[in-house]
Amino acid sequence: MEEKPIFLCKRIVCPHCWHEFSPDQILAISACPDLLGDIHLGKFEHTRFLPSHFNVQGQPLDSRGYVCQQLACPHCHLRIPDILLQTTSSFVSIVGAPASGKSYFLASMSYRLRTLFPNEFGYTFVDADPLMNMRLRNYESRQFENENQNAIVALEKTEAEGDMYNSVDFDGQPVIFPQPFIFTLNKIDAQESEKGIRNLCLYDNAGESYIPGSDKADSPVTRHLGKSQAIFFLFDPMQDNNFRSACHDYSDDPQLNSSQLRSNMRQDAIFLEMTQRFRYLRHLSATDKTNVPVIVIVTKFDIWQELLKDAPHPLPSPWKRVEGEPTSRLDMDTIQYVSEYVRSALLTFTPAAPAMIESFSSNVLYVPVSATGCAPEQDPETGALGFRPGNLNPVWVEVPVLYFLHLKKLVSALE
Ligand SMILES: Nc1nc2c(ncn2[C@@H]2O[C@H](COP(=O)(O)OP(=O)(O)OP(=O)(O)O)[C@@H](O)[C@H]2O)c(=O)[nH]1
Ligand SMILES: [Mg+2]
Ligand SMILES: [Zn+2]
Repeated sequence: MEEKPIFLCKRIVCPHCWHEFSPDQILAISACPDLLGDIHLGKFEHTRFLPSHFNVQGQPLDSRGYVCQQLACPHCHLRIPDILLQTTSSFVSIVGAPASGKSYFLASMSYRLRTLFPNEFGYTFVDADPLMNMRLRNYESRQFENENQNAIVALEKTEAEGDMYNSVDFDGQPVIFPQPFIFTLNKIDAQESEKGIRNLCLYDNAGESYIPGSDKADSPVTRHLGKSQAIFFLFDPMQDNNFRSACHDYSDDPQLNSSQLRSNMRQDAIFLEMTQRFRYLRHLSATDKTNVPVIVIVTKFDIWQELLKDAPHPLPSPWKRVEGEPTSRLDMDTIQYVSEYVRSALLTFTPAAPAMIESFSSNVLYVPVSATGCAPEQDPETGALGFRPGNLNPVWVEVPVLYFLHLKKLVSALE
């Protein structure tokens, strides 16, 4: 007997090209070693096809009768992990200027969430597909699982093209798509029927991809903005003259020296460009305000923490245990009042930023984050800035995702 597989999602968004389709359009990737060649991916890739034969378990069979384990998008033909067909997926766009700290933030955030989630929140936070998340895993292990705690380790700058991108050929025109990082949240003690699994898709774009004019038909690498359910906007105070001058008395981080700056892009221009792409992709007018949350992640908090004069030092824990409950709850009061302090600091040093952001979204939260908890050091051999794994101590890197999951009703807050 042949049975079609049951996919629980009614609509699927491809994590590579963001094409939306119904499950009956999904392609299978042939498993027979001889069935090679694909119109979009080239002659060395296994052939993609719309399956019509299935085994009793509902798995597609290729034309040679091999069982196909892997599925692909009907538009770009890139592989889609099958967990994306079983449970809903949320997209989050990470936006920020070059060198604002996106890659360091992503690495610290994912490492912390993997380790924290099971015990504190009763979920596992795992790779939906280890191959897809390999680059991020590599960042994490170099920084947080390094046997040499004293070596100076640096994460490389994200390039706007290269091996972080998949190239797809559409009628002779190569188009590049960014490699998604996908996590699955799985409730540990859920009853079978209420299994609350969710997928979280994120991208580590190069800051250059947010520069006005860089969104092109052959590199639509930030078009996740058309689907994202939250925007993490990384604001780097070290790229702002007023912030930098105010920090000189408190820190000797090499980034306070303007000659060390890797980027001189105006961060408001990056934000405005993002809003234009967002509105264009969602058919919104230039004045429409969105309710998609914008979480303003003010990075490198280890350098500017002294500027939050009245805030408690160190920052309090953003989650708390409630007596008698097995997991923690988010402390939204603490997160909100810290947000107010950060907003005031932005108003002091870069007064136009909060108004610009708040005129775009009706749901804005400001979160101070340090991906490293310490300043970089110069590698005596290469001259490059890096961090000693033993010194890393991330601050509040989990809060943006926890807040987003709280909005999605997956993480509860104190009453
Ligand atoms: N002091 C301090 N420095 C940081 C922190 N996070 C990142 N940095 C520094 O900022 C630099 C840029 O960080 P990245 O994460 O590479 O920035 P990015 O936004 O990914 O940059 P692109 O890949 O060019 O878009 C790094 O080389 C670090 O030295 C932090 O939490 N504290
Ligand atoms: Mg980067
Ligand atoms: Zn696709």
